[in-house]
Amino acid sequence: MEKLLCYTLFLLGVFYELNCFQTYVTLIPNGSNVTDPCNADKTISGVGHLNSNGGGDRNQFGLDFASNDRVWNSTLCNMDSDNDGITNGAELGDVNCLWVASDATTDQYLTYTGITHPGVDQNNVQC
Ligand SMILES: [Ca+2]
Repeated sequence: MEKLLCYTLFLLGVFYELNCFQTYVTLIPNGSNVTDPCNADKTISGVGHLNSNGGGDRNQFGLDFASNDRVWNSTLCNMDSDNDGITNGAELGDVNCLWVASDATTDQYLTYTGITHPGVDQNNVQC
């Protein structure tokens, strides 16, 4: 019985984690279009985490996102979380910080090419 309870809680925990990641990627511009800095053919699901698949410790972008109440706004947009000289907004295609997660009409302000990881310094990638 105890094993069944542990297994069920584990599955619920995995579901909760996955559900959170899917929600968070919709809260940042191009959240589902960020590629793995080590493999440009692979998009990642854990933009805010050290593990590109999500879960575990957060990278600096994830920490900044959390400390900004998980809201994309000009504050988070103008930060340079990975300290590579490129703002989070420029890395995620919201150069002028006009995108609003809850307003699809602001998608017109996004660019969809040249998206880079806001939590990984592109000049010092460790693959
Ligand atoms: Ca940056």
